[in-house]
Amino acid sequence: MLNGRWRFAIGGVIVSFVFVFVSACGGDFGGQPADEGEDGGNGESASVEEGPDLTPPPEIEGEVISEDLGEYTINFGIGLAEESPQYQSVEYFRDILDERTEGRIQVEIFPNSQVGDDLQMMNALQSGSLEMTYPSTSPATGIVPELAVFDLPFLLPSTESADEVLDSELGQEMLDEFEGSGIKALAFAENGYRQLTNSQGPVEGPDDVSGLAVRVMENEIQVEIWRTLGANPTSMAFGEVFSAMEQGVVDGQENPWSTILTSNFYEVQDYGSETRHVYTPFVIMIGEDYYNDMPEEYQTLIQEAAEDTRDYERVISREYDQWSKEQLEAQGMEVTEISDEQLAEFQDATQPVYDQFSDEIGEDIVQQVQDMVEEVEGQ
Ligand code: TK8
Repeated sequence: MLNGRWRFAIGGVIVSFVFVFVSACGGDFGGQPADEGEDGGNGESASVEEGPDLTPPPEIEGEVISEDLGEYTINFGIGLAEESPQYQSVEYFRDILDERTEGRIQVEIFPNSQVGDDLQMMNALQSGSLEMTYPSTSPATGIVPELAVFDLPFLLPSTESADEVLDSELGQEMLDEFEGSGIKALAFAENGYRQLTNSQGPVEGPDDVSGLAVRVMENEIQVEIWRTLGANPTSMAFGEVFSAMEQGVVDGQENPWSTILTSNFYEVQDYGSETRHVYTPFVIMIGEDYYNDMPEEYQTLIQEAAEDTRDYERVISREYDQWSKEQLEAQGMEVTEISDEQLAEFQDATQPVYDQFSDEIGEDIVQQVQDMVEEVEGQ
């Protein structure tokens, strides 16, 4: 069994080859079935013909760097589809850099896990074969273990408390923790509240989860949450999820409504449950050496652009969320609302996960987050 380091190293070689192959052929290597044209990865026309009526990107502000400090092309890999709020926020990031360097910094965007999954793309930043990526925090806990606090179930009850925690000094300390790992973490953004989908039947409460084969992210707490609920969890890279569900390898998965829609999971999932069991952040990242070798003016610009991207992505992620749920129902998915009683049952049933992992995460970190949440929610 390869230990983590070697697996990362070999992964880096694979990603480098894949990246060259994909960019040379302009093909689509993603974990989704190969697709032609505009679809979301399943060979049929994407469901999201028109997105929701989104807030347009803010005017690009800030100093324009007119001095020729060098030309750069940033290859930016993400896991989600072109229709996702994540992709649209990277387009904004691209436009900021283009405008504020008069075209000297260009950004090429590779969606749909084309150049690898979250773990592989993070490794590609470390090996220098990719410049930027935007993964969930869950697969990044191998680099910064404290991020695992965001994997605790029902920790962040609202986006207000999520923003409070992620934008706090504690959040900045977690971003700073990446230093020396080969990755520079620029800002948190929003993946969002995770909802359970499956192909077997409606899930109203923990009892309905028993025996369900659920795909989860590559993260031990995510595995434990569903094992504690009596399900049969399998951790898997995001790019493999669609085909695993299509082939019946798993019965279900859990992700925000916008991901379930824009990755066309509804094509192979008839039932959704509004569990909101975990709020997952994204992290906007750049290769540490690549960033440090840039002129200081460009470093400052990239940091500012990442924060502007974060702010915009949170806005459209929330606008997409409710709209996506309505679109999924329109596509025939049976969406079950979870009653307060059933929510309390889910929270009680997953409490052992706190007992099991708080010590590993750091009791003080868990307490700091819970105190911030209480301050926001208690208002
Ligand atoms: C996309 C992933 C995805 C995550 C997952 O790169 O793996 O289910 O929620 O959004 O980060």
